Amino acid sequence: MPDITTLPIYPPAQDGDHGDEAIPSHPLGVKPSGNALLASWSLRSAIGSFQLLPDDLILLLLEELDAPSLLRIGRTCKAFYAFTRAEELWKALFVGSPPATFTWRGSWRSTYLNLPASKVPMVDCSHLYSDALYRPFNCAHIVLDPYVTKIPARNQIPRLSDLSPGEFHEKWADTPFVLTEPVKSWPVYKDWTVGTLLGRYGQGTFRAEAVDWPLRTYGDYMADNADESPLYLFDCGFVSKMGLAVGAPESTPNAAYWPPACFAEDLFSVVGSDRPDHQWLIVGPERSGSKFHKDPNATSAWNAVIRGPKYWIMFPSGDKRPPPPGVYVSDDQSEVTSPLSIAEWLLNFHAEARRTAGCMEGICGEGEILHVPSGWWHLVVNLEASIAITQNFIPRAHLGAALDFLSNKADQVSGFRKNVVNPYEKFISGMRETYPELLEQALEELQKKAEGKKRKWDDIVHGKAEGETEEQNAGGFSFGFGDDSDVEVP
Ligand SMILES: O=C(O)CCC(=O)C(=O)O
Ligand SMILES: [Fe+2]
Repeated sequence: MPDITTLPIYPPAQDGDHGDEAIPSHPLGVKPSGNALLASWSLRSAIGSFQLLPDDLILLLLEELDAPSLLRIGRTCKAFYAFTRAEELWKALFVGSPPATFTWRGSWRSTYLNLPASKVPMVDCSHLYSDALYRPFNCAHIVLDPYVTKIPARNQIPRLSDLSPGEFHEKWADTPFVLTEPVKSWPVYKDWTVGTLLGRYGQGTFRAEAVDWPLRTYGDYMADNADESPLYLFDCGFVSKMGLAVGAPESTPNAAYWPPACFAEDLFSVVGSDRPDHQWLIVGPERSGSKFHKDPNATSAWNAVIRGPKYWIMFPSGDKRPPPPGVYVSDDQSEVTSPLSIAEWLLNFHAEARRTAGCMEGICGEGEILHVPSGWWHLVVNLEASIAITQNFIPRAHLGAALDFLSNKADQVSGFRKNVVNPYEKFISGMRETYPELLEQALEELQKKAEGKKRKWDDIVHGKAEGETEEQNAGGFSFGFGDDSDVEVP
């Protein structure tokens, strides 16, 4: 029987006779739903009344069960066995109540149940047709190459050897770019590999999303997982955990790394140790990465690749610009929704994104550093096992944006410790003390911008458009600009 699929995003399942080596067969033989159209029977008929429910709803119901119940229902028939093998169910159980000690065993289910590979049966579920079960498997195996190569020339993120602080502040603060030289002189660039880090810090505990794991365990996970969205190590305490010295080599003995000269000025440093978290060690396997987001508190960032190249796709933001394709933001921009995983976004939205005005793409290779300007959307995917260091900062060109964010989006300000009650006041007083002129200038510009918006508003509400009669103008009317300028008008 030929395999077909109704959904173009999922390729026909591989039975080994398709000659396409790219995506292996699902370990249980599950196939995309479209294959059911030509199938004479399906394992699903054994699940009784549950057949009335769509697969996604069955998975949602299973999320309510504990491990013994999942195991029991999984023993009732092959279809339920396949449903109860869904990794997201076991990852949620693991994260909800992490065992005190455990060995990573290649999957969340085997790890939670402490099952060696030999105890995991290979049940043949090849007569089960389910997009809900096939999708995560497909996403975990997509080939990245087509998405990260053949970047159109107009989208290419500029690549430079280095920039002086003057050049950066005058010309480049609003543009993504890659610098190819500065990181190559960092000691950590010469010294760090996943192997050396495991050897030196293997017993140390690092943050990976919702879990704190010994680095050694995270290394085991990196080497052997098939997650659609691999767990990503993102630790803001790494400098002290690893006992690193950070700073210019002239003034810092044994410096491990230092911000390149063009990024050295960071106005957030005026609040000293009260500044929000701002430096992270990032480690992840191939396919791990960051979904579309803007960096916190309207900061800019640099991201230095020590090992393993990263693919970046970026978009500017602004009052009049929609978010990137496939990304949805709430009216106040506090919530961002996008597809479940980076792979799913690539499958469904990458082609459109590449054609969208403002799109910039590039690969930041080992020993290179990428600039993320304040307010830019970015999605990042690691093309190989990766180690990077990132740091957020406020350059003078974006002081206004940071002040605006801290004062007008106070509910979205993040990363400050609880004892910093009013981050905006704290920042203003630090700036007044250290950079009074820059502060004055930025506040004046913000004032002018607010007055410009107010004038625009008054013209629309009280003024009359050309050719409009008094009567027409007298009738009340309202506007939705579709951007946040109307929200900020007093
Ligand atoms: O390396 C990455 O995954 C990107 C990290 C990032 O975007 C961030 O730290 O804000
Ligand atoms: Fe970011």
